Amino acid sequence: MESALTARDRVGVQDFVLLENYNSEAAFIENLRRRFRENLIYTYIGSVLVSVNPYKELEIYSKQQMERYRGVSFYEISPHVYAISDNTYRAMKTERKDQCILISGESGAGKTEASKKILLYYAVTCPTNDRMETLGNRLLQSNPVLEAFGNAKTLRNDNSSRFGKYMDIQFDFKGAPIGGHILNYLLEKSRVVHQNHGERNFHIFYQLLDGADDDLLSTLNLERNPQSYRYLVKGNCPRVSSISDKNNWKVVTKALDVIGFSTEEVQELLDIIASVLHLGNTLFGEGEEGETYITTETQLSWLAKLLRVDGSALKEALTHKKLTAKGEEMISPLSFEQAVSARDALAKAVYGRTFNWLVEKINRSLAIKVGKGSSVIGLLDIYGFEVLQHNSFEQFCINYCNEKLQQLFIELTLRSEQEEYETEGIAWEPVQYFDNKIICDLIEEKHKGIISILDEECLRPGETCDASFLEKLEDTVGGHPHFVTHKLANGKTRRVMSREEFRLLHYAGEVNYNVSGFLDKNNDLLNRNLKEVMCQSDNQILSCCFRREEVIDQKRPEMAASQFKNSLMRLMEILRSKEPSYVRCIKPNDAKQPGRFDEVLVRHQVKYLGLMENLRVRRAGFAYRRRFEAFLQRYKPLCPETWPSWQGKLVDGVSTLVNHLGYKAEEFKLGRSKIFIRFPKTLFTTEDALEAKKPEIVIVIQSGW
Ligand code: AD9
Ligand code: MG
Repeated sequence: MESALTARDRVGVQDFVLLENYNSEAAFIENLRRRFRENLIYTYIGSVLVSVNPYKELEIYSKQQMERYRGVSFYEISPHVYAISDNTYRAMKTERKDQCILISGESGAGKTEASKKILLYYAVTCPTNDRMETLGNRLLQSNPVLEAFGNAKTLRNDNSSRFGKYMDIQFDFKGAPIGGHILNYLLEKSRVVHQNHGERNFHIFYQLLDGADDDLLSTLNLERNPQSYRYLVKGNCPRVSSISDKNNWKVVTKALDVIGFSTEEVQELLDIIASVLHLGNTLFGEGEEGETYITTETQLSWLAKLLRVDGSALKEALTHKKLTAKGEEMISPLSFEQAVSARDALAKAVYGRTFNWLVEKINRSLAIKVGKGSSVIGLLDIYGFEVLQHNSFEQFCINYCNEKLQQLFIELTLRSEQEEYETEGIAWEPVQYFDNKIICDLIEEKHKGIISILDEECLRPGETCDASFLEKLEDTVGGHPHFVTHKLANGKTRRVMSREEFRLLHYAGEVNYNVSGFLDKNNDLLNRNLKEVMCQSDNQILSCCFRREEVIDQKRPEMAASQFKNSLMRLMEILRSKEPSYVRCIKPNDAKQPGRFDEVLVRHQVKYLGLMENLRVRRAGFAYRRRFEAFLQRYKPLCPETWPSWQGKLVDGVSTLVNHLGYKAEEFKLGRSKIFIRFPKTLFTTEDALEAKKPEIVIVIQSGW
């Protein structure tokens, strides 16, 4: 029989705090690698779950597995995302405190998969009644719908989330799910009109073309081949081997039904999707006088029909601009380039607003009830840190968001650790972290931060452009230690950087951002006459998305980056008000392949996720801690005075037990409700003793002791 020690050698330790050499990054990575090789993708650092994407289906998510984790304490059983789910659920029920599970990691690391598994765990294991069963179903079915409209194939991930998602699941006092609510963050709308090579537009377009029957396609005037649509050909990647668009179409249409979309709503939604494709195929010509006209009249008539708007008004709005000067309205023709960007702006606005409408519609069907004694578990699954060949405004926002989450992680892990030692009355030495607040400030500080400078440049009258924005950045934050451009402090030029770029030294690595398009994307403007046409649409979804008030109210809406910043601030407040648990996802290789563990890549993630510091904090004083009752319950067979049950005070029971086991004074401390053990070895010895004792315990129980 394999001894406990060799098993540990083979599969590593299931909690990094038990590593002998907890200061060694090499030992940390070796432990991850051993476990990954054995398909053990989960490992703890105390209560933080580290997960390595296996890139293959593992047999560890069945209903039986869920049952194994129900009501079982963290340390009793192998690490799993179900254990985090269950622990969070129980903490919510027993402590009556709102919880949240924060899932982080770079693009393709497994965040969305983890969040789906957590949701499924609750849907399957929580108590329900008939009405709630519908709710559980709707919660689950919201995923395929939002993924169809908000996810896309990127170079990093075949199913990459291109929006951020925070979902609250509300439970009644009995622990049954009774409602849900989704907050969505900044959809990457630019993908609607442009994709990088090897990437796709949002899944829904391909699903519709591949999955819809011929009749439906012909009512939408669509052809089956995605290559017929200019908005779908940019990435030159119509098919993805890991994705069945046809099957997913079935899943999505069924999900829309479960969530409660009427036939009319589904039709309107599909009209919108088709209209975006037709918009992309709407082309312009330039007349002799320099005037711009539409060359694809047939497309235009389909478009007007699908958008349910007046055709001639749409035609004019796509080629002209309405201005108000000195109280008078004037129509001025658009140049060819202006018409192209007005068309693309319309496609982005229609798609982006429809996405928001979808989220609202789902929210109505999950409607949170204001009830006494209910609590929530929040699930955060947001786009991961991203470094591409060409990084633009979207990557800037995505990476800023990851900075904020890292900041919260630092704040909360440190704080909770500190609090734990304090409440238990135990002295400890604080550990130094790299605090990324300095980078967050660089981006978000009022007046001086990059977002403020961008806004100012968008609002400044006169000739502003992306280049003037970059100059302004150099003037204002040029000396910041985390900001770099081609200009060197001595006035010379840094050759390796283009003049259109600035580099941020993020906590997770360096990223060069190309400023081209920053102002436009931040402005996110749609010509007023296009808005006017859209708000007269007879398509109910569009008339919800384009409100008349918006046309009347001339006030400038908040700009995209500021809007995002403010929504992130609100998100941080929501998360701070809850008890957090963490899942830290790691991507083992860039090839999306099973079984490959690229050490350089993993080491980089371990570093920037701050896992070593996390471990050091956790080990600052004590490798291991457990509540008195749990410790006693597990190890009581090892001492005749505590076995089979201890009648006195818990702390005395634990004291008696560890005395009997021969723990030395420096090996442990008793807090107010927990025992803290300093060295992993102490625990291993105790575990081995328990293992050796097991046959005896069974015999004793069997003989009716
Ligand atoms: V992004 O920031 O949205 O681009 P995620 O969300 O971190 O990214 P995702 O969960 O989508 O990554 O995982 C990427 C792919 O890895 C999935 O489509 C699966 O094919 C694969 N994956 C991830 N986790 C698991 C798992 N636990 N089991 C099996 C997995 N496959
Ligand atoms: Mg994702």
